[in-house]
Formats: sequence, structure tokens, C-alpha cells
Amino acid sequence: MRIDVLTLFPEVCEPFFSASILGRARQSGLVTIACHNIRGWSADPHHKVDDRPFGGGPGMVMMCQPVFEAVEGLESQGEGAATRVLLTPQGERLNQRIVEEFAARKRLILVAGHYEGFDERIRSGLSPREISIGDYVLSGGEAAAMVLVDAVVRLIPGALGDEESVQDESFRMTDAAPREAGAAGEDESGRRLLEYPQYTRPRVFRGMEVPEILLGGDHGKIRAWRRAEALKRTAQRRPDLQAADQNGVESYRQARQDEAGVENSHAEQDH
Ligand code: 6GU
Repeated sequence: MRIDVLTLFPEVCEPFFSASILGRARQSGLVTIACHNIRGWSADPHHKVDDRPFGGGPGMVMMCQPVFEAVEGLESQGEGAATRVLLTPQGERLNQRIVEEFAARKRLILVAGHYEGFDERIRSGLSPREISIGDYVLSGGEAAAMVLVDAVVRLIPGALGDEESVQDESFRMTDAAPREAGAAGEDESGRRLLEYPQYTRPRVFRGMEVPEILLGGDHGKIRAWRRAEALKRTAQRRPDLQAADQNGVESYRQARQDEAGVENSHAEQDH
């Protein structure tokens, strides 16, 4: 996979892409990530990339010329058409379904804006997918581009040391086979369940104990407990994730029964 990030602050993005899992994925050749300064494409003698809005108003607007030439220039290198993504608070809210869709692409070109926004013809002329990372305003799209790249790259097979850890984590723990990206009936939030509680040593910390069931080595019971906890937590914290998911409602009911069974057998053991 190749990801090009167009920004006015490549020096902000680059170190993030060099650390930890992303850095490792790059080094092992799973992904090529290149950060580019949009100014490099400006035809203006002063490398201008923004200008005042027609009709007046505050702030500056990202100009067409550098952005068009940057996107088209990069796209003409290599294997051709890329998925173009504009990071903007007006975009579709990012979720795990979209992340999975992007992770399946060969090539992404991300454009992070600054200032008051993009000249509208960047939208109409380049037809990018527009993505927001949430309902709050950032001063630029760089942080959003970093979020998106992180979420995408960790899904590339081999990017995580332990392949298992993608399976159980929040938004991926699922009873059914994952649905096709964008398939009809998909809930708008993307994935389904929050992660179950995790513990590590020591067994007792300041009087707080690790649940007994995790220490017993009965992997069937541990699975059932984790599933029930994940469902309970999702129902408590993010009922919206399950409300849209009929399968989730049914599996919650089932897990409550399993959980009751687990607690009963536990009680039997203890007494
Ligand atoms: Cl993608 N850009 C900016 N500037 N603000 C945001 C955002 C993006 N997503 C949420 N807030």
C-alpha cells in the first residue's frame, strides 16, 4: 500500500509515521508513506497556497492550483488512480467501516487543509472522499490525517506483531463474519462491540482483585465471560452501537444467559 499525505506541515506528520507500529510497517515494506508540502506545487513566486475569500469574510482559503497539481502530479506517478481523501470537518465521520474500506485500497492520497477551508472547486474538481474525525474543530487536517493513517495501517496484515489482537479489540469483536464494507444494513458506526476488561499482574493491587475466572485456565469460560463483559460494556456505554445491530441484541441476550451460567457454576465451585 502507498499513502501520500499532502500538508502544509509535513514536519509535523513525518515523526508520527516513523514511530511504533507505523514505523515498523514502513520499515518492513508493508506500506510506503510519503509526506509532501503542498507549497512545493505552488506556481506562485512566493509559494502561496491560500488567498482571501471572494465575497469577503474572515480567514484564508486554500487555493485550487497547488492542490490540483499536487494530487494530479502524485497520482500520475506509479500505478495510477488513488483514492483521494480530503480531511475536513465537513466530511463523513470516520468509523471502522470506512477505515477497513481504505485499508483494502492500493493507494491513498490524503489532503490536510488549513485556514478557513478549501476552495469549493477542489471538491467538485477532484471528487475526493471527504472525511472528518469527529464533531469538533481542529486548526488543521494534519492530526486527522495521522489518525486516519494509524487506523488504516494497523489493519494491513502483518502490521501488528500479534495478529490476534485485531480480532478482539473494540469495534472488531464480532459474532458474525464481518460484513462487506458498505453493505446494506451496516450500522452507521461501523463495528459492533467495545473491548472486554483486561488485567495483568499483580493479582491483587491495593485490594482490587483480578476476576477469579481469568485465573482458572478454563478457556471456554474465559471466552464466555469476555463476550458477556464486552456486550454489557457496549450496552452501558454505547447502546447506539448495538441498537443498530439486531445480531448484537440477540447475542447480548445469549451472553446474559451464558454469564448467569458462569456465575452459577462459579458459586457452586466456591461453596
Ligand atoms: Cl478532518 N479537520 C479539521 N480541521 N477539523 C476537524 C476534522 C478535520 N475532523 C474533525 N475536526
